[in-house]
Amino acid sequence: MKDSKKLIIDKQANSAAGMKAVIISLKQIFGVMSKKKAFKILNKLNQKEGVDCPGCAWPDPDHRSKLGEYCENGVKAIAEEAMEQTAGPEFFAKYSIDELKAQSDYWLGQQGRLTHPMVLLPGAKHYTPISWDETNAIIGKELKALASPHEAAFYTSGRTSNEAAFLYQLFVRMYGTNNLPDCSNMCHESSGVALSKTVGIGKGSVTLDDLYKAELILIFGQNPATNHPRMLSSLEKAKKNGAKVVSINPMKEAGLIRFKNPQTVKGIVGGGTEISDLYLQLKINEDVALLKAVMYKLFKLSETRAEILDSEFIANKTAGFEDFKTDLMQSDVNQLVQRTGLDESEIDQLVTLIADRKKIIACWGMGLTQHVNGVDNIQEVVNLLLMKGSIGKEGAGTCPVRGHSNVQGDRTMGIAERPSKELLNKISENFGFTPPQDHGYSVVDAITAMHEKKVKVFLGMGGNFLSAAPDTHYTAEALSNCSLTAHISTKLNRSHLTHGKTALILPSMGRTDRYMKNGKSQFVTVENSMGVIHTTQGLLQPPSEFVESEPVIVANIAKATLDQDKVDWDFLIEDYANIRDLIEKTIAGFENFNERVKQPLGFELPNGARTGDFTTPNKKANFTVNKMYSEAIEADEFIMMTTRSHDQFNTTIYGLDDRYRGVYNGRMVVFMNEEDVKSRGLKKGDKIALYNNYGNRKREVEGFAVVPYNIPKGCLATYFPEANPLVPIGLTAHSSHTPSSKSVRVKIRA
Ligand SMILES: Nc1nc2c(c(=O)[nH]1)N[C@H]1C(S)=C(S)[C@@H](COP(=O)(O)OP(=O)(O)OC[C@H]3O[C@@H](n4cnc5c(=O)[nH]c(N)nc54)[C@H](O)[C@@H]3O)O[C@H]1N2
Ligand SMILES: Nc1nc2c(c(=O)[nH]1)N[C@H]1C(S)=C(S)[C@@H](COP(=O)(O)OP(=O)(O)OC[C@H]3O[C@@H](n4cnc5c(=O)[nH]c(N)nc54)[C@H](O)[C@@H]3O)O[C@H]1N2
Ligand SMILES: [Mo]
Repeated sequence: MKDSKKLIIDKQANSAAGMKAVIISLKQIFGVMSKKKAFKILNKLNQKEGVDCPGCAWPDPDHRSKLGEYCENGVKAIAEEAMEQTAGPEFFAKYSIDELKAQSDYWLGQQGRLTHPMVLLPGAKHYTPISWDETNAIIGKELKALASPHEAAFYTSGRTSNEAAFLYQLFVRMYGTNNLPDCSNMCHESSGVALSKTVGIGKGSVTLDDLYKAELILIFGQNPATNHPRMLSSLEKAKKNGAKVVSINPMKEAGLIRFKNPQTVKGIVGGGTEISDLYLQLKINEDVALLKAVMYKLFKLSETRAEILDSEFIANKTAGFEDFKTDLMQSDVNQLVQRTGLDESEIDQLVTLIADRKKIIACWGMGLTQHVNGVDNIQEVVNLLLMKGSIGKEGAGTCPVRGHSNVQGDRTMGIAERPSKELLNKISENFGFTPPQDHGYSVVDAITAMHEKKVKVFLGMGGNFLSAAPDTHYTAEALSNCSLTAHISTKLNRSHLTHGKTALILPSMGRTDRYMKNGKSQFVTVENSMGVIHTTQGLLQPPSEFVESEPVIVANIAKATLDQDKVDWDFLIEDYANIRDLIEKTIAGFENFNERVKQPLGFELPNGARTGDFTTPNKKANFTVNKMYSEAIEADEFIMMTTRSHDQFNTTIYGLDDRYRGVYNGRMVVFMNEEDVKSRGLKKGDKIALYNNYGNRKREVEGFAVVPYNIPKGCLATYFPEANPLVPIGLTAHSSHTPSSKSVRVKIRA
């Protein structure tokens, strides 16, 4: 089956959600399961003691809406996970690997939940069923046969629960490596690195309550209407309380213009709430230029209005101010303004908004983190907040908006290729072995190592490594070099189809599935974007009796792999409370874990930046000096971002529409400034190829339909993962190694 409807390119929307969102989401879920089942799960979604939405990590408000505490894309996430369709042994007998490869990502996802452990034997063309005992034996044998534990890589995607993540990292470290790449490497790693260095904690500092009390909210490089729809309700509330909102984004995103709250009658029938008071459509990757220009102008203004800076906070709580100021004031402000592509008057409006306010929150998403200078972007955001004393107090601070629903929790649990000494010491103290001390491979390092045949076994805990990673063809070569690739998955994806000599599919339960042990229904825990730990408990019958829970899968792999066992894995999976006891002993902030997690709202982890007690080595918040990034761009080159459509969750494609951007029935599109379209002799719908030549490797993708769009000149936007073959493996952010998927040089060919 091909996705064969004709591509439609229509007008952009100028508001998000409303009744249409409700209708579309219900249509989606009723299409894949009975109404009874749909309502059973929706009634529990994001409710206290209910199921945490596997969609995004946006926190739940204390008072949950009776109309349902979920959004259109949350419902789509549930429909995708809990669909009744299954892909079992008959499905794999019917389709060969090559036939499956020829299908679209959308089609693959529609085939349903994985139901049986499956193996692809060396040279085979089809996956065939296998028992769990055999999959564990294969993994154990392959891992034991390696010359060094560093020849294996253990990936994690951010839906994994705290309990599963804790067991997984413990197993991997007992096995002997820190090769724990995770999706965070491709996501908010730049935030983690920048925030740890400047304010002592790699997480955001604000709570939902802060958002409601803020005077000014800056939203950099984020598209909440699609990726964190419930954030719009929070912004609506903040605006009601008097906050101003500024969006800084090359694309004019519908939800940042206006929001019609589908949880309120007014939102459904009324005109909605205007979200952005100011919308700065700067050029791709010119946020540092914008921030420097703004801060320069604030300093100039402070010469006559000293009170616009928080000099007391700067003196008592920060370090590095003089160096920062000296460097900044040497900038050529006209050049900075020019680089942004904005009118100076627009920047001046932002300066005025900032100058007149004290409680400022900066939110950001992938538009800041996925650039070569991603870490600098965030460090400049922090510089601005520090000048204003806007951190460590009510209504102010940092708000990196996390992606996967438990990506932050996985890191807290020790899924990190660069673990802290504190964690390693605790592990050694509690488990009686010395964990590996050397840094392991991040995602990009792991790909390179597989390419160089230094890593031979790849195990994925969730996710879709091939399609999420940059440089798809290079990554495919890397995975194909492995002797074993194995994936713990809920749904079929492309990573199962580009494989090592032997490949395994290990079917896993998802968030919505009920896990029973000894007649008792088990819950697991997650951490939201604002550092609150709470429970999540599935309630649906899993798709088959062969599907296992993630902690059980990990424990059994550990048992089959580790010879000297210092951990009683069976005891741990007997009752997940036993795992939580070990987490309490090992990870800071989890005192009385099993007791505290029973509170209906969960509990907050300690956060120094929230209270103004900075946990950096010098106990101060640190200003930083960041160089302007410049890259020679040829006259016929564009800067391309890869972004998400409204109908996808990362590599999972829910549908083929991006209705806020006016695109229907297709994903192979390139958004392009209208003048650029004309000057290249193109018109709407023309098909073009995009290519580049970083590091002398030719990368090309054909068949993008031109969409004339409201985006600055010289900038292009395409969808992730279709454009990933164009993102070079070596083009990564300094210090965080995050692929630069939001700024890639490309040329076009008609
Ligand atoms: N429904 C749904 N929800 C999701 C996801 C999903 O795919 N679907 N993914 C989840 C995950 S893992 C994540 S990380 C988040 C991602 O959530 P977002 O961070 O919102 O993700 P993107 O779609 O990649 O969009 C980033 C935004 O950055 C802008 N941008 C691009 N380049 C620049 C730049 O140089 N400067 C600035 N200022 N802006 C720029 C783009 O125009 C776009 O609006 O969402 C999570 N939630
Ligand atoms: N070019 C480009 N590349 C990007 C990005 C971008 O903006 N542009 N964004 C990056 C970002 S922010 C991220 S986070 C990564 C995402 O990278 P990943 O997290 O690796 O990708 P996903 O698409 O979220 O993974 C989807 C798969 O996870 C499995 N799955 C879903 N739920 C569960 C579960 O509960 N348990 C288990 N075991 N498996 C499950 C299913 O099999 C599904 O096919 O991609 C990155 N790649
Ligand atoms: Mo992400």
